Amino acid sequence: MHEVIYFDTPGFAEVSRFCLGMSGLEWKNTIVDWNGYLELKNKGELPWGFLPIIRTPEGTIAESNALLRYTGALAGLEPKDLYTRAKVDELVEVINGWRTAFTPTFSIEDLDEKIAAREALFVEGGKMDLAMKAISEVFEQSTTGWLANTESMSIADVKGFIDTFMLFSGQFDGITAGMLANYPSLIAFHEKMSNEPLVKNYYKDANEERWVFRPNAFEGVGTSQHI
Ligand SMILES: N[C@@H](CCC(=O)N[C@@H](CS)C(=O)NCC(=O)O)C(=O)O
Repeated sequence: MHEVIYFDTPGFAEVSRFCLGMSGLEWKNTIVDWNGYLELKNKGELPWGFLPIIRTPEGTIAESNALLRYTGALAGLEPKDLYTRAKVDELVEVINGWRTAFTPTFSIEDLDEKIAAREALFVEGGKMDLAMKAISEVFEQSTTGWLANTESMSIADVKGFIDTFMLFSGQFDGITAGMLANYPSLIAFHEKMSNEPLVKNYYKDANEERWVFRPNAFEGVGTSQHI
């Protein structure tokens, strides 16, 4: 049995939770708070001092992208062909890199300043605006409809879907669903992923910030429904 241990947010663990959900294997979703994290850390159970980790029958794995590849393989979302797999990994790394534009805003203490810094990332030519346009273009250019041009869904799609749309759930001050209005192809990618039967089923009872992974989550975006 596999056990994912992380905080109660999508954050760095959602892609792996999702892949385990897709795998059909039995798995345990263990949620900890800050004290639970410190306890694991002090007991030496976190290989590099961070969450998430996955406990497997053979030992513990850390680092979210390692977890994504491992759980993705369990779910059949890793292509067998090495070139195709490398192209999938290429996209996973590029999408991961976008986080580095966003994460420094977490340490801005003044709320107005934090909001302004995040808004600046999404103005035309800002780092996140360019990132959203880049993923839109990748989707537009795919001949199969999957981001890495694979025959079926891969971990690049999982990473693109989850790490992109989690930004717009309202949990991050300054980032609103309405900002997606500038990226219609991204919404089309969302529609494709969220309507995949396994995805739809996985998120059907999802709570709170996970509404962003459900079909029609961004319907009416750009209107007064989403500001
Ligand atoms: N490189 C790690 C980073 C994970 C990470 O930053 N985890 C945060 C929670 S979102 C953490 O454990 N923070 C504890 C701390 O900063 O002391 C990964 O990709 O898994």
